[in-house]
Amino acid sequence: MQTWLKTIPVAMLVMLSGCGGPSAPSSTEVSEAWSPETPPGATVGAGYMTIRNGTGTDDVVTAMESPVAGSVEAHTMTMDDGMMRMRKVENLEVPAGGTVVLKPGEMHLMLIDLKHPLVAGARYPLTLTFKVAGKVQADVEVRGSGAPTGDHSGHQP
Ligand SMILES: [Cu+2]
Repeated sequence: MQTWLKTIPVAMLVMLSGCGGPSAPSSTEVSEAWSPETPPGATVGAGYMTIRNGTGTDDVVTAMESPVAGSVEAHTMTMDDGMMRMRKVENLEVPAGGTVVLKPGEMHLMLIDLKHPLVAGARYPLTLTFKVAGKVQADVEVRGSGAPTGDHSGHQP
């Protein structure tokens, strides 16, 4: 009887520590990541996605990189005297529990110095580095010209 009482709590402790482990990993995720295809010779491309911050702490994107581009920036689009203007976002903030949506005509990613054209149906990896959540990988889908692309004429040379 006494042996039984001692054994159960020890077994439960072992189970709990085995399941719990250290603090949960980042639950920040990127979904719906896509890019419009680019014409041959294009040097820039755009990207759109949904970023969901599940860390419980306000977070900020400190870096973005992809093997398909020399650099990756986040831009906003604003109407300025009837002209669409783009501005680089230095600190892309994602509030605790919040979601930031990048979509055509609004905030978007700019892929600068494309290594090769983005072809519909292809996929490419993108790494976002967050101050709190660390590195989050996105798998970006390239969509055909039927998809809305937004106007990126402002980025052409
Ligand atoms: Cu842009």
